Amino acid sequence: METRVTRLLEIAYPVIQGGMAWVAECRLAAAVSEAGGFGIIGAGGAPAEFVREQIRKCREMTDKPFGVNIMLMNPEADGIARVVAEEGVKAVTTGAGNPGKYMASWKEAGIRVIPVVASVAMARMMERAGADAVVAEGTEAGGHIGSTTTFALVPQVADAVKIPVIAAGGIADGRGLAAAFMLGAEAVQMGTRFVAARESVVHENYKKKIIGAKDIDSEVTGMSHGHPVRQLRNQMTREYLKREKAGASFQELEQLTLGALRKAVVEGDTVNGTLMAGQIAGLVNSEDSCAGIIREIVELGSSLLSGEGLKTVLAGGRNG
Ligand code: TUI
Repeated sequence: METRVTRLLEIAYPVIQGGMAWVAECRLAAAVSEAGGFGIIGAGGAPAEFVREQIRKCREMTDKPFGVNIMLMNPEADGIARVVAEEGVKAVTTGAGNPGKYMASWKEAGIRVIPVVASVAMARMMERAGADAVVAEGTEAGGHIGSTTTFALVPQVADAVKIPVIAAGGIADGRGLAAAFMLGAEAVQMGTRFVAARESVVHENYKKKIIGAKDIDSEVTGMSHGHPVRQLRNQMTREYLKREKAGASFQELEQLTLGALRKAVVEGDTVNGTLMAGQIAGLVNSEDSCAGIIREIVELGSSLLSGEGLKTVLAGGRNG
């Protein structure tokens, strides 16, 4: 499945792993890249030198290309931006903000720049600033989200920019990949499916929650102060939403979630931890290897796109 994205990133398959804070460390990124997709180290809230170590470890585990995601709300973002330029990874993806001020230094270092956007306006701005591609992420995604659905966002972004578009939010299998391509995407980015992957270091309690989740089990917290975060419903989200409804301050709510993602990922605290996951968690029903996930998605996705799989669908088959 060759597209402008596979050529840009020099990968075999158009499947990119989301740069999830705490979850996307070097082992997951290396496993995805080894399997022919594009693995990403999620810098999250980590210090810059930790990210440098992760890059170096990943390089020991794979000689295939991989990237780093920088969460722009991280106070250490400037330092991490410098580290990725020095270490020279294949690509940087960014989330939760505008990476414009780093663009020139990354381009100079020969790094592909792929901002995650949640609107057409941001996609246009990023193209003008020199981005090589954009990830158009719909509100179905886990973690920090925008408000437009993937189904509505991807074709509008694809029409608005000339650079390739990568679809994210609500994709976990070959049907999602085929649908995203039909909407104009040239690759998909998946988070939730890879959180539950065998090579993911996430605590098994968290993986079990994703594997056991239904379609309606995610909740969005933080809408009132402009930082909406999608996660699986638990005691923490119930308490958060109760206080949010009662008009709690941003500081009080922040206090409640401080360190909560680490609690979920590292300690397996599914009661007080933040179990970030997308709406597609209900479709993730087993812990599979990264190679198995990518093989399955590409096989079904390409069969559907070639028309062979489509014949089965039209004849009443499920293709699931
Ligand atoms: O960044 C994400 N998802 C994330 S970041 C994250 S870290 C976190 N940890 C604890 C609490 C809260 C967050 C968890 N999940 N996705 C990419 C994404 N970027 N989605 C939406 C956006 C976005 C939003 C606004 C991108 C640009 C943007 O522009 C605003 C501006 O500055 O103009």
